[in-house]
Amino acid sequence: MASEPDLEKFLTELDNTVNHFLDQCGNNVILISHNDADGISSLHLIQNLLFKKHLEFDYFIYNRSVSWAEYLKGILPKKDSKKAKETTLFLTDIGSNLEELLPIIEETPYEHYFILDHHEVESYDKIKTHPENLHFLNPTLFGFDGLDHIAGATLVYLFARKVDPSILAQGWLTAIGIAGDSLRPMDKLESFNREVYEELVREQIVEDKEGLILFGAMHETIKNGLKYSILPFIKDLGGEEDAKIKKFLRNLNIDPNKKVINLSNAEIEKIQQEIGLENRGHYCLLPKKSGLLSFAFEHALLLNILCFKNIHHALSITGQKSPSRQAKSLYQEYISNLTHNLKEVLNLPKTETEKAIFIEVGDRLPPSNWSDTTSFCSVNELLDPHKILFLGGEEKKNHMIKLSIRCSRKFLEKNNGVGVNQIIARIKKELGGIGGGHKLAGGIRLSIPSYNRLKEQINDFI
Ligand SMILES: [Mn+2]
Repeated sequence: MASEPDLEKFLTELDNTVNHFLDQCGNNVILISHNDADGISSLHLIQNLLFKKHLEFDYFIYNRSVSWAEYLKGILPKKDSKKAKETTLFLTDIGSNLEELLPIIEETPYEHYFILDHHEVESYDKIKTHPENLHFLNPTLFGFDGLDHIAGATLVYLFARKVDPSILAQGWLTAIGIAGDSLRPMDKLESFNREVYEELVREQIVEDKEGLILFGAMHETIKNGLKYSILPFIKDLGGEEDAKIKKFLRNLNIDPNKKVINLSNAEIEKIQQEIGLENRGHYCLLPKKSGLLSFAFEHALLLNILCFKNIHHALSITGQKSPSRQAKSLYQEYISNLTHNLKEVLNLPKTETEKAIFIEVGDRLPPSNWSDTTSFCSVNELLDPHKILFLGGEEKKNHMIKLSIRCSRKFLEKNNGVGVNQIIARIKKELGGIGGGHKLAGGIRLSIPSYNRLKEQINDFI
């Protein structure tokens, strides 16, 4: 980050946005949010707020597969109509592609747009106009880090709490957003994420517990916990046969069927020593829910999975106390595929240069799994975190090479903040291809000759 965050300026802007909302929110509200756990949590928080304010709303989930212009065409009321004058759009956890959105906002001057987002604004300096009907609240403009300091749901919570303090009771939704976005134990949260989480714990909206962290499988027995944990992924045990894991636990004198959350301190210590990981930490429980939904991280993960499989199911599950059988089986399928894939990737041959690692997965992993596998490979630092990771292979349908690209914070620090998105931009300029992303994650499609050149000349692009 360039400089210290400017808290005071951000809070002033937050107040301004709240005041604009109280003054100007029309009777016809359109909510649009991102298709992930953070986006869905943000959406439900705003829905709760509007409900309290007796305002009517429609909601939509935007997965960014079409342009904003295309997407909004079907959603906005008829231009200059009576309805347009009463319409307020609320974009949460999305909407920072201002270059794309500004022309639309300017063309529809009657509608008010509230954008509450924590994603970095691309080329903000190039933006000259600021239409009066746009209320844009984005903490990254004040030096906050949208990945570490403030989740989308945290930002929405701060806003909603100022409008109506009783939104506190729905704060468990914020905890889901934070857990899904930060991918960290709760004792590692920073800035607004930490402050809001501490408030939720104090007010007993959520419960904070300490123990062995095996995210993805906190609701499981220890034998399944070690097998299916995705954060951390346990080398040598993750995705392995039951017999191997049971033997490991019996050697430590631990009952394989004991629940992860019921392990004693002595048992946790023994496991940590054996696997060589310091993965004791804090996790968040949701007291009103049961089973896997009572764990904030696992709840968020299930939301993320359902967002790709069945968006209606994702939208309804936050209102449920326990997951349906179908949701549970999709979760299980996801987690066992992912741990299996992470194990595979560690065994696959790699091409390593000074600054990069290439893994060609061939037919070993289905293309739909490449992106998440690469992400968790990187988040867990399973390979050298000082190198950028390219994972992918040939897409049969078009004979192009599709690559998922990830880097770690450590790589960013070493590389003067130049991350995945900038490297992708340089590759596209030299070698063509289609793709994009943000600092830590992205992807690109290249022709086979371009890919071969990329591998040879990779250091020039980094
Ligand atoms: Mn988010």
